[in-house]
Amino acid sequence: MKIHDWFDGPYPARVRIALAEKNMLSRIEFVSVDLWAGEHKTPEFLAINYSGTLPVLELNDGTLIAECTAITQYLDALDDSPTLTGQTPVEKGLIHMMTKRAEIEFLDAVSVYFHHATPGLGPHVELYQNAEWGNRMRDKAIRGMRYFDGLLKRQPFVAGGTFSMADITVLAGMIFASLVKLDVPDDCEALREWHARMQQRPSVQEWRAMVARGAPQR
Ligand code: GTS
Repeated sequence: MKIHDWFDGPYPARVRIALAEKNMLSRIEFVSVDLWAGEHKTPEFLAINYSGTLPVLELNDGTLIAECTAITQYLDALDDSPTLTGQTPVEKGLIHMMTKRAEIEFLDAVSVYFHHATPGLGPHVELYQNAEWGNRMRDKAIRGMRYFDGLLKRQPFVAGGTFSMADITVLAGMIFASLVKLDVPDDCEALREWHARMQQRPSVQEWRAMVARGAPQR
């Protein structure tokens, strides 16, 4: 299997952390797509993923699966022992809901802020920017942090009692927020405590080590 991604991207982090959780990293060949050079917007890459985003999973038979949630669901189902996307119907429903909420209310909002209200990936990639919209999404992301803080006051993980894809998605939001210097409000103590706890997970440490190794050589 191949993953087309960029080594330190927040969305790619979602799949890399999921792979580490599943002990599957050694089964993957990573194909580097340089976001900063705009490689994800070339006709060759758009043929791989119409949306022009990373990551994309390519199976050995050529099947292409984009979208972090879909990729994680596929990987989690591979070993007949789903640990990230839920086992019971209610777990599956709650994890899917909270993953989507983490995207809409936090991670995607930080991403829009980055692409619209900061230089983003540079003028050769950011062909249209709307700073007012970007700044509104920054405020939405901060409201999202407060929402997850409130949730984590009541339960240890984003979707309830166990670690899941929803935690990985909020974690990606925190990774992106840190890259764009969007601080977690001081009073979000539960979110900060959860974030510190997430840093202790071997999967997150493995992801950090991959990032520390830097951009792949061509
Ligand atoms: N909904 C998609 C998913 O969940 O996979 C979003 C993917 C996405 O936005 N990926 C980022 C991207 O390709 C990668 S990164 O910014 O996290 O590294 N962004 C490039 C762009 O131009 O939007």
